[in-house]
Amino acid sequence: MATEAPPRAITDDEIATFRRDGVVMLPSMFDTKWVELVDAGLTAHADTPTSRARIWDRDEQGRTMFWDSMAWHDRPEYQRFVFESPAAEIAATVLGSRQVNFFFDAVFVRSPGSQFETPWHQDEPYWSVDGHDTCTVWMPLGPVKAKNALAFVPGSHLDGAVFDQPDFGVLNPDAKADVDRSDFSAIADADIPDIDADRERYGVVNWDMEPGDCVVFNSRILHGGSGLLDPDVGLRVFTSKWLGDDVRIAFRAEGMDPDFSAIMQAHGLAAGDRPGTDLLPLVWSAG
Ligand SMILES: O=C(O)CCC(=O)C(=O)O
Repeated sequence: MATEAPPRAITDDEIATFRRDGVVMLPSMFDTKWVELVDAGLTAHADTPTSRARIWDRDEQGRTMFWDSMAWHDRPEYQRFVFESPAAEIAATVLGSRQVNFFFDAVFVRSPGSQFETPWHQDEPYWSVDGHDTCTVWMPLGPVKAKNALAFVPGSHLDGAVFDQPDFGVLNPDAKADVDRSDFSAIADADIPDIDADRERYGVVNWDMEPGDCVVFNSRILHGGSGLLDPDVGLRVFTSKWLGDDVRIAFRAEGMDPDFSAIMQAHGLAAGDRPGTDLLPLVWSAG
């Protein structure tokens, strides 16, 4: 089944912005049917989470932030989005890749009023793949104001630094057992700077967005925030992660987050391989 073309062309300016800043907000990239499909999938998914799912934050008012990843194997709605929506072509276009494989999905669901902000972090240095040509399509399933949307430090994907990744395993108010813990201090070049102390200096960007809009970001960019929701406002975000031309499998001795190495090895993927198999399927290729 071929993927559907995006409803509009991605402009040269948008592509140049992505390459320079490592992030671009692309308005009107998904028709309502895709947003509704993923939203229905997320509703079903929340009732049948994977073993990786957990609450990252539960505050005194009972407001939560729910996270899960790699749920697509059991969710026909996500499978249709991955294999049929314009997402793969959007990723290939901004990456400038001749082919893209799907890596995994992750959802970030904040209940109304949640103040939880995702800690600043990078993705790719802590993944079981290595390459510059990786991106996430961050897709809110309802309107979101800039002050509540994910934020980015433009250009930080190019400076080569690997920042000391926070241990996301501490985000576990329900004390779920067998949660991945991590200590990446041995491989990091630097601590994550105090971006919130001077967001102007770091040129932090985020955007007002409507359903159908998406932000695409390079997986080496520093990103974080979101949350700080008004009392009657929730936020449901579906993300899809994509692997382009230069990406190879890499198992990192110091650890990975999320750590998919066992399942990747079970699919016969070895360090140095191009992504492939039905775990990391090729979804789009040029021509
Ligand atoms: O939406 C969020 O709060 C976090 C998203 C994120 O960090 C990611 O997709 O890598």
